[in-house]
Amino acid sequence: MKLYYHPVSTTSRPIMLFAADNRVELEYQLVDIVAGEHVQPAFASINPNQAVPVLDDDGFRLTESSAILKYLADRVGSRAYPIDPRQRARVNERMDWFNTGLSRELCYGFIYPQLFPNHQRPDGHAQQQTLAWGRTNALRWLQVLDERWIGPYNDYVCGNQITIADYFGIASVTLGEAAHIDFSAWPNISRWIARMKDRPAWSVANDAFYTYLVKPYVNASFESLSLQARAA
Ligand SMILES: N[C@@H](CCC(=O)N[C@@H](CS)C(=O)NCC(=O)O)C(=O)O
Repeated sequence: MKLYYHPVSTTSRPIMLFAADNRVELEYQLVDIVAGEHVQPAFASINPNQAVPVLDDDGFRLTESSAILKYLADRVGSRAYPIDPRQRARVNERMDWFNTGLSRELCYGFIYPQLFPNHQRPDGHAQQQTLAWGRTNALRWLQVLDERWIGPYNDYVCGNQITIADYFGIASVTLGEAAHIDFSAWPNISRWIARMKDRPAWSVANDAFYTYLVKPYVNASFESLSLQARAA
């Protein structure tokens, strides 16, 4: 199976970590999204969305990182995607929640517009409104993640077993490190981040992210996202 990917991408990192943890053999095909390779006809014909990741399993092409994780987990019979209908529904629920809730507001609404010029709004007023909206909603979803999904008693987002929802969500949350978000205000999220980072394959899947996205922005300034902002 071939994975078209970029090692820094928030949507490729979950698949790299899952594949490394589960010894899924993938042929990694780098798509240089920084140089714009994804918008060139060669890749656009593979994925009309012009985005990574794309899985190619013997000609069966699959886009969407959430769908790819589910497919790979099924292919290798991973316990991280339970077969029991209710347990599986819970994992699906949390993955949809990350996609349409936390990731949409935290990554697309608050971090990307500050990190990437192509996500920046066309004028300062629009940018400030976008960030204000993203901040309010990201804080809301982080509170749900901290207090309800993980809470004080769970190790992971669906209980005490790791699932593909953890692989999926951890990349979006740790993207916050590039924008200097201090998660210590959310104790259960912090505990979960530490647990995920303890996985032996974490560095294999994430070193490039820290080298090429977190480190270059270490002296940049970002809008804050803190519990104080939530209280304000
Ligand atoms: N919903 C898609 C999003 C894919 C996506 O946005 N990928 C980003 C990398 S994180 C990308 O390729 N961006 C290129 C661009 O938008 O220019 C998924 O989960 O796979």
